[in-house]
Amino acid sequence: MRKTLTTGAAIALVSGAAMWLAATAGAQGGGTIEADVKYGGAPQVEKIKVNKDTEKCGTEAVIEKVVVGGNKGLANAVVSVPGAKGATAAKGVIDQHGCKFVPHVVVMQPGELEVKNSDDILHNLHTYSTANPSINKAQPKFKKTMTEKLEKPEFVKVTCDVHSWMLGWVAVVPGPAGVTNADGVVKIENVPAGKQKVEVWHETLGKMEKEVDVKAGAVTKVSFEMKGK
Ligand SMILES: [Cu+2]
Repeated sequence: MRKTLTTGAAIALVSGAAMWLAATAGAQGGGTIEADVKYGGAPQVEKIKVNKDTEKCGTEAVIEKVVVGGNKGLANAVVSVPGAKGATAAKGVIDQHGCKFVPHVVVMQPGELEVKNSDDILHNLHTYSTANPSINKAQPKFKKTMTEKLEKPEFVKVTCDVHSWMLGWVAVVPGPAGVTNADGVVKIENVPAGKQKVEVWHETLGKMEKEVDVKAGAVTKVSFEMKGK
């Protein structure tokens, strides 16, 4: 009886390990890149008094140009693997909420951007770009969603002509990508195995790149330290 139980437990352990390996390897047999982006300088945050649509916007706008978290982690940095093929076509979604673009930085594959207005007031989406046509379009309060096209890779600045302090970014990137969290960390899954160029972009601090060797079914760590411009 005791022996049977032990054997059963061993089988359960082995099959559990096999399932874990299969889940880690991912559907395409790619690997994961865990990027850690740091910045040694001071955070840059501006506060502006607001006197328009204060019911929805509040009375103060916080413009976060450089957000530094614990352990020098840099938030809102886009990490991408531009040369990797086979990224799933993720649609970009940005909301205008509290007279802010949420999230502050959106990552998408070339294609469609869904623009939401959950504020119940008029906004006017205005983009600054060179590779893609500029967008300058009113979004009245009844228009909850607009769909726009950004088909070329580019980091597109987004503003609102009604609320001058509103600022966001849309990163249109051709490969797998993500945005760093408050600790400056992002995980990018399903990256094809082999040598890959990893790029970091930050709206204020610019760009950096490194080459990494991605192994199938494993996590490859890479660290960046951004310098001020
Ligand atoms: Cu607005």
